[in-house]
Amino acid sequence: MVAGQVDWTFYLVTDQRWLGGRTLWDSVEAAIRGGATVVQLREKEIPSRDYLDLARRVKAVTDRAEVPLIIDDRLDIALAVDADGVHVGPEDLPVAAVRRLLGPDRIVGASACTLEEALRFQDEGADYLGVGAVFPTATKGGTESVSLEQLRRIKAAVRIPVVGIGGITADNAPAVMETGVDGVAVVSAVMAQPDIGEAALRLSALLKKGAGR
Ligand code: TZP
Ligand code: MG
Repeated sequence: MVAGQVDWTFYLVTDQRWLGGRTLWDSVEAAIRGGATVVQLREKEIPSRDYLDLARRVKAVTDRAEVPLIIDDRLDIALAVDADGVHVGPEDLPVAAVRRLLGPDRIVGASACTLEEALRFQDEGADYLGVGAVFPTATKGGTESVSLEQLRRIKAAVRIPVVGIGGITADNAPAVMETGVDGVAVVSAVMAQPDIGEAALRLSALLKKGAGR
């Protein structure tokens, strides 16, 4: 799927550490059934061989649901499983390098914390931006914080889709959508819940309302 066809409203980012023994592929499937519109595989500190295996299993689920799969950081894994794209952060390969390697038809996303970064990544060829952390988060340490007002300013200044990330829950998602962003990216608000499908369904309903659908 090319970037222009993606529905960014409900962007699920994975983290197996929240799953308490449930499998990642079943969890992703439940979240998609609940309404997740795009999935990012983001797993840290697993051997490449295991990561590839995991990515294949998740790709089978996203393919079946016709939901795009984006891989965090690992261009090699993305190419090996024929994923839809790659997402890079400040310490990963630069956006321009990933764009050169992936070509024009795959999705390149980038994490931005400031307006300056957002504009730079857009110029370098990013298809969309993840901006945060909008609220405090236990999922990722050392995040910079981005206010709702900064998020609004970034969204207004770029041409590419923007999703807010960081501490977003069903309670605060409507306020994030009010900034005009294209969607929200969540980890724990879905992955850490006892009933992933139910949590996704609830968030999905709020996001659709927020996006005016
Ligand atoms: N990037 C900025 S905050 C974050 C990432 C990957 C973690 C978001 O996790 P949660 O559980 O939705 O706060
Ligand atoms: Mg990264």
